[in-house]
Amino acid sequence: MLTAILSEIMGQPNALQSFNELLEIGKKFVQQGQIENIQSFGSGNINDTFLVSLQGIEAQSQILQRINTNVFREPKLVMRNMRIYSEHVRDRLDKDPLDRPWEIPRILPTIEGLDYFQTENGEFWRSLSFIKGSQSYNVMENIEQAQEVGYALGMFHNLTSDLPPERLDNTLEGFHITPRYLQQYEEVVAKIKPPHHTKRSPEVNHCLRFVRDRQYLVHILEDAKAAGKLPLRTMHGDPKVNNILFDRRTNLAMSVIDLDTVKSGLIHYDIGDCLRSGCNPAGEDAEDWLNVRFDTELCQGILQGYLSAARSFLTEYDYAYVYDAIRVITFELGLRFFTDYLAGNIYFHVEYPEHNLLRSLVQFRLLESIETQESVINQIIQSSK
Ligand code: ADP
Ligand code: GN1
Ligand code: MG
Repeated sequence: MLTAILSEIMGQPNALQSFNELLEIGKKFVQQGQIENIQSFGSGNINDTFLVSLQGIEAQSQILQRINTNVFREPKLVMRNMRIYSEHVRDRLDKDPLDRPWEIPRILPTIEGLDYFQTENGEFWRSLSFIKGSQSYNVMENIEQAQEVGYALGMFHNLTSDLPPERLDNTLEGFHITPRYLQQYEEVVAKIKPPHHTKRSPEVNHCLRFVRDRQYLVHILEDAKAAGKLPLRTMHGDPKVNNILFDRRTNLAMSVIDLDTVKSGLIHYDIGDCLRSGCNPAGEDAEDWLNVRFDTELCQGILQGYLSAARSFLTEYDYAYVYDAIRVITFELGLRFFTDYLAGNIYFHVEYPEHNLLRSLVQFRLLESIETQESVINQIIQSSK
């Protein structure tokens, strides 16, 4: 069995550990001899995630994650935020339970009782309870799923609406401050001219032009924040659809995971991110990028679900900026992917050198589709209120 596990792990592009090293790390979190299997798990773009199956304890597993410390420079703050968030939400749910199962991943301590384990060479590992009987989807397959994803984000915002954002640390400087991404892009473009490893292919030229023509988008949400129209609140930061777990049995959303970016910010980046990821049935990695489109029926489903849980604390300004949120975050993500491609793929996990370029083409195409459907999307927002 060990050989099978080993080959699986070695086959993963991001698994730099040998199986034995991985086993040693796993053993920091569970008693000797309990581990039956360790497999690479999920399809996140940032951390390295493994599923640790335990022996003798029926169907019990736990998540083992190596935090990407190139991204999260202070992973201890990530763990601190996660604790503050989890304790707050558990208290809320104890006082006022939901009418459905709702899970918050638990931080599982090391044998020594710490929230994380750091290797001698500075790798930062943590373990989380595995949400049993759950599954995530990379794309929404129907309206019911879309409504559930919307509900999950709405519930996340609802449960954190009374968590003062200033209690949380900033785990990722500049994260979702869209003008900063344009600045970084400009710095990268200035550095690589010429010579550069990326060919000036038609696709690269298309992206360069696209960014030039859409620069005005980057200030919209930040200007609204500066004008006091949109307040700082506790945000998730990364609510794309595969960070929401569904109950396999009931098909209801049951958990919001990937809590590394929970911090103070504009919930509009969350709303936009949930919509841009949930309304793109072709997916973020669609090779056929010219056929990517923004699905307005899924948009309606997500907004209905979202508002069913979040309506009570939204203002008129909040509604007024939902359309902008969708286009800004879609542009922002396309810009981030394209910048990373130009910089040599240093941030997002990639499976091949042009992966980030394709991802940026997908987001930019999605944005065009959003723009051409502006009036329909605005009608949906108005009618969902
Ligand atoms: P990344 O930051 O790399 O996206 P995530 O925390 O989102 O890392 O984890 C990657 C994937 O692992 C998720 O999309 C999900 O499929 C799975 N996963 C992570 N945590 C859990 C958990 N507690 N229970 C079940 N699945 C999980
Ligand atoms: C990353 O970690 P993951 O895969 O859930 C990224 C998000 C992007 C997303 C695009 C911390 O999310 O901002 O929207 O990729 N997370 C971070 O797939 O940068
Ligand atoms: Mg994730």
